[in-house]
Amino acid sequence: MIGGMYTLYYSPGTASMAVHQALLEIGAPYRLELVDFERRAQHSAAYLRLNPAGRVPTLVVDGQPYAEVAALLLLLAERHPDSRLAPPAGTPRRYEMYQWLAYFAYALGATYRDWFYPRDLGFTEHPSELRAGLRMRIEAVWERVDVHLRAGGPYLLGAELSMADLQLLMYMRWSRNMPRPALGWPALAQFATHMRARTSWQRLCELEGLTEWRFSAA
Ligand SMILES: N[C@@H](CCC(=O)N[C@@H](CS)C(=O)NCC(=O)O)C(=O)O
Repeated sequence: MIGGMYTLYYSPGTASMAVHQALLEIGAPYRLELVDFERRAQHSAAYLRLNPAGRVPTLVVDGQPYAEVAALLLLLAERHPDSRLAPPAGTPRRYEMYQWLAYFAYALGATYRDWFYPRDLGFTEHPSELRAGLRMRIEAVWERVDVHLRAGGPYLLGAELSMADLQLLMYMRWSRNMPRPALGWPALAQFATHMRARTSWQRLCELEGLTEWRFSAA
């Protein structure tokens, strides 16, 4: 394990969650810095120096800030090979994990961004056709992952937990108020039950003050 204290710039329940959970799984020393969205702190000059996009998460590693959930999960996997949150480098299983991380980043991360931030697309509210299209894209991911987990779960890589599972769990939680939440797919519901039983998830919920979607697969 590489030493040194990480600093995670976060906002509760947002894209910083998976990175926060990874730090807890690893047991690495870290400090949390709240980016207060209510005060629009993500757009303050000081924060934009760390993260020019004005988004969370930002992870400061050895004094250097880095962004993007998938990249941060890979960074942590590389720096903490003993944490077993990624198969060994250079193996087919590792490459499978890369595939999931990249797939979730574009198919869920980017689509959710459009779902939650209509202003990015020039709207104050989504036209209904656009909303339906975004919903369809997200549900297509649940369908695909459900089939995959049914064939060989409980985790994305079978028996081994990996960074991609933390990323998936975060995105699943975000669907909780959507017309058809991810828990409506049976293998995904089972996956969530496994994942939400983990100490790291429960601790994460405590630390971020998250009460919704916390425990059993309701
Ligand atoms: N592509 C980025 C997306 C990050 C992102 O959109 N974060 C949201 C929270 S979920 C954010 O910071 N929103 C504040 C804003 O856009 O003002 C990633 O994967 O890290």
